[in-house]
Amino acid sequence: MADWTDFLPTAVRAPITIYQNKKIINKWWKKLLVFIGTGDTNVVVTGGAGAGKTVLTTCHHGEVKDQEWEEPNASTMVEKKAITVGEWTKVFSVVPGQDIHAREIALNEAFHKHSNLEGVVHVVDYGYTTIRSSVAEQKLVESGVDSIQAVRDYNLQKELEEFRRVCDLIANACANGRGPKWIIIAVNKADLFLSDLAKAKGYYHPDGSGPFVETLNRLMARVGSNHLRCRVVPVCPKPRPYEWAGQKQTPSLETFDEPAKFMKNFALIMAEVSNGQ
Ligand SMILES: Nc1nc2c(ncn2[C@@H]2O[C@H](COP(=O)(O)OP(=O)(O)OP(=O)(O)O)[C@@H](O)[C@H]2O)c(=O)[nH]1
Ligand SMILES: [Mg+2]
Repeated sequence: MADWTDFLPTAVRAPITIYQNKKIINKWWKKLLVFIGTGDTNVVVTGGAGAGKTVLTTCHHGEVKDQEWEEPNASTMVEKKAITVGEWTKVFSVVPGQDIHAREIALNEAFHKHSNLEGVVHVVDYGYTTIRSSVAEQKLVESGVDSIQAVRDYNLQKELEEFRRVCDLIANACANGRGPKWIIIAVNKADLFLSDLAKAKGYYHPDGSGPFVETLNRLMARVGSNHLRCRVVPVCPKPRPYEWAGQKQTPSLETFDEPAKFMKNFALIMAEVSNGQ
């Protein structure tokens, strides 16, 4: 079938073709930069260890086919990906959550070195953070963190500390004229708290209340809300049960395509903010 541009007069067709080529070249250029490891970060993905950064960016990337799916281990290096947002392809850098040298290098590179930082996706999970070390789990359980509610309280506190660190980096980068221009708080693992989605929104959204919102609003006041656009979006790329100290919480999805709907909404919002809306 003919492409609709075939029906246009040549004079009009030329700019359209150039525009389309530009987007295709941009896409492959970014993929090449990522491949050779030299692409300046456009979007940095932050958040605590086990919040779901790798899974979220892998799904967004369209890499996951269910039969090939393997649980990722804790990331030990920055993960660079070329992801298409709206019309353009951006270089995403996913910062490892563990306190390791690679994490410091990645944060420093994204916030202090690169001049093309457009946005931050900060991943949080309403306390359902995966603690991968069985030794750490045992220690916590012995110290009284022995229920899902208790580990969520513990995780939310750690999440807040991590967010405060990221806010300081953003404020400094903005003061130095480096951007970012937008931040998305990706509220991950929504499958585990679908019935409490409104409560989770109140915990993370600028119109809500509590320590997270205070930190976010302080950041907006520091950099000026006209300089930093902010969106808060629920996501659940890979529903799965959450287990702690013998207790188990199962995802409460109503339909199988719910994760895809959340991801579509996330992609749309990311396209909007990166277009200046
Ligand atoms: N319930 C649920 N679990 C999820 C979801 N997405 C990811 N997870 C789980 O969260 C855990 C951590 O995911 P990762 O993507 O490896 O986390 P990370 O933020 O990259 O962690 P680090 O690499 O250590 O910084 C994994 O066990 C995932 O299966 C989700 O949508 N729902
Ligand atoms: Mg990871």
